[in-house]
Amino acid sequence: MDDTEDTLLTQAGADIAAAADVVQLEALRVALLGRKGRITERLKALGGLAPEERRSAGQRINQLKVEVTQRLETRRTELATQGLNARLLRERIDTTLPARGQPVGGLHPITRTIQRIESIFRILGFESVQGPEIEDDWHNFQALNIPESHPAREMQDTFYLLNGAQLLRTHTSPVQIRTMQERKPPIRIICPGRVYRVDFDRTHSPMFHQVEGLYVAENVSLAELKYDIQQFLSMFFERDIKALFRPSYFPFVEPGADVHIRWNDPTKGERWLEVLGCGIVHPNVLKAVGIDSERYTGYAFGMGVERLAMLRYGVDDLRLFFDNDLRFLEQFA
Ligand code: 2U9
Repeated sequence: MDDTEDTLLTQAGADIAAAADVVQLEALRVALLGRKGRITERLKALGGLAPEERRSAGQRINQLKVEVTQRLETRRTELATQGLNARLLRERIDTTLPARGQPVGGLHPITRTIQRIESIFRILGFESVQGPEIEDDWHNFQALNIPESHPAREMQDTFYLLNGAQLLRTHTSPVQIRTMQERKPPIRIICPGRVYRVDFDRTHSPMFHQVEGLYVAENVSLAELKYDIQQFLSMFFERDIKALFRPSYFPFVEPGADVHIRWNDPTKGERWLEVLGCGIVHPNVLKAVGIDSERYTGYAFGMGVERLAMLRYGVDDLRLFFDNDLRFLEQFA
């Protein structure tokens, strides 16, 4: 390489080393080796030289080209490495930081209460059975000894479907009716599920949940009913519960009773609170499903799940169960 090539290489080398990024470097490559680049122009100019000079000049310029190409490549690799390192530093993840954590879902308090009631009755020997929410008049009313004229059948209380032949069950009792039609005594079941009534205010929701129970066998007595209910309530509230059975009327039981428990309300103090209803299954109900009411007797009970959940969790507004406000629900997760 003579002076000119040397000068050119020194200058190009300095420029290449000073290139701050790949864009600048590419501009340099075009200026030197592009179609009109300084080195390319020199190669083109070889044709104008005398044949004896052409050979050595050609060698020198080619050597220059190889050298410059190599330096461009070296600088390109350098810039790429620098860029990568800068990015790795920028995007570095500190794996020693504490994790943000995943929010964990939970069962709805009504679902939890139903499961709790089911597991207690499981211990007492009851199987949990479910049935349709759309029913007919016979299963929901007639078979339960509810007369044609009973106020519960009124349009104001029952949701009727447009065909007039079907309705939304007003209690889970039709599930017990269906089970008694399918099985022979002894029958010992509870029926949890949604029920529907035209009723909507501070303490009533048009859809709510019930758990009803039925025990049909030979010699089923009121004493047994009282004992089982007492057992259930003590297990549900996890303390010794004093239960009071007060005579009450339901068409499907005779005698019927409302069950009250001694309850200490933080604002209202000690008082009796109604928590469920029960009774001895009316013989007409057993006859309707073809069970011999001379041989068999049964007891039945019914409870509102929302009411029990409110007592257990200290919730004072029924609507909280239906709003689906996460700030409420998260407290049960
Ligand atoms: C059959 C025979 C008898 C179920 C019963 C009650 C008493 C009762 C209420 C509790 C609160 C309804 O949700 S609530 O409003 N229920 O008081 N339920 S006896 O009797 C039956 C059920 C099915 C075949």
